[in-house]
Order: sequence, then structure tokens, then C-alpha cells
Amino acid sequence: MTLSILDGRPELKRKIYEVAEVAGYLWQKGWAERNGGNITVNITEYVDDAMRSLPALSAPVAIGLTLPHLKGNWFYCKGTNRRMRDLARAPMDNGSIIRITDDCAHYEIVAEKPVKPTSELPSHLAVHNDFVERGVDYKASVHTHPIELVAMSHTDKFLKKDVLSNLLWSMIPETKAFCPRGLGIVPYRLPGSLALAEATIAELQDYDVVMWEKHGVFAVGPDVLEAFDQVDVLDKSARIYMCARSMGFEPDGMTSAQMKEMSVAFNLPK
Ligand code: 2HA
Ligand code: ZN
Repeated sequence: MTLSILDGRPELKRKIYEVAEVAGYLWQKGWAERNGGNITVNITEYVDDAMRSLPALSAPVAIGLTLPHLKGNWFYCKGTNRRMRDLARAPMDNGSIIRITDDCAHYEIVAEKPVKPTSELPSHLAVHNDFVERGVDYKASVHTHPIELVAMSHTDKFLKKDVLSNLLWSMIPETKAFCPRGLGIVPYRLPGSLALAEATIAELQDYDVVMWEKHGVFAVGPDVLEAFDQVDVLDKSARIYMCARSMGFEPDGMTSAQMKEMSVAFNLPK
């Protein structure tokens, strides 16, 4: 059996298998058709000298951006055109470990196979750069296509600031407790574009989950499971809303006094 870079590195292995676990959930939920969605995790803290001395498997590839705070940083990334359902089974065949080169404008694939990273790499890396710059201890970003939330982004009335956040929070108390910063909105931009990356960073100053209009969500957190959980609670609320609508009525939602009471009781930021 050939040795894996994960052998003898239990912490790194655990982090990458968390991604595999979440990839399986995304597929099971129907949020990851074909190659839909992507995940990146900053794994720099698990990199040792032996890893640092490994040769690159690829020539340096331009990111399209210069990200000065990512000098010396390493990431695990889902591969472009790879399926979440395949990554769930075999994370090192459907994703790869990359390092940012010293010019902060390129990456090299280091392990385990020359799997080219996700098409949304500019957004993911720009967001990680922003976290390092601001000293935010978030390591994971997850982009996925949750059916109910994407459906709700197809009408202008839900795209005005905090309208959708307040509606989703009002469907069940847990949503405000477990997604306390709410859902930001990023107007439609071309997938994979720098414009999408910039708009995402701007919105993540105030939110941990942002809606990419008519496309999907981008969620961040200390680890990949926490990022996933925030999307899961928001989508649960969206489903409750749609169930009520399909029974023929507009749900009342919790009152603003009840939501305020939640914020005070749980010391929530909004
Ligand atoms: O990786 O979801 O937005 C496939 C996508 C691009
Ligand atoms: Zn997408």
C-alpha cells in the first residue's frame, strides 16, 4: 500500500475527514448536484517541516489576486469538476493540498495527486486572506447550492438588506441562536469571478453566511462542520416557510418581541 501524506498526521487527517463528512451531507441534502459547491480549509497549523520540504506536483498557478496575508499558508481544497459525493468517499482523490507561493499570487499543488482546485478559488482564498489580516480564527469556507434558500433568492423582495434574515430567524428560535449574524446578500455575479470574491468579502464583515443571488450560499466558520451547521439551520427555516406557504397561508413568524427576547437571553449580537 502506498503511503499517504495523512499517515502519521492524525490532526491533519481529522481535518480533511471533516471535509469528507460535510461533503457527504451536502450530497445527501441534494445541495451538491454534479460538481456543485466547493470547500476550502486553512490547514497551515498542521503543516510540519517534512511537508514544507515536499516538492510541488504542479507548476505555480496564478490565483488572479495577490493575497499578502496568505504567505506560507496551506489549504485543502475540493478539486474543480469533482463531485462532493466522491470527495465524501475519497478526499485525497477529489481534492488536494496546496500552498501559496512567496509572491502571494500563485499556488502550487503539493499533495496527494495533481487535482486542480475549485473554480471558486479566488473567492475562497480572498476570504481566508481577509481572516488572517483581521485576526479572525476562522479556517473553513463552504460554498453550496441549498435548494430552498436559492429559491428564496429569486425574488427582489427577499434581497433587500436583512429581510430574509429576519424572516428566517422568525421561523424557529434555533435559527437566530445558531446563525446569530444572519444571512447577508451578494447580488448576482459571474461564478468564479473576482467581482464575486470582492462582494463576498465585503458582506462577510457582517455575516457568517452570505447568499449568492440565484446561485448558492457561502458560509464560513472556525471549522467546516460549524460552517455547514449555519447553512443547515437557515435552510431548515426556509423549508418551514415553504411548508406553511404550501399549506396555503403566510406564516406569522415569531414576533419582534419574541426575537428580541432571544437576543437578550442568549446574548446574541443582533
Ligand atoms: O464548483 O458550485 O460555483 C462548482 C460551483 C461553482
Ligand atoms: Zn456554485
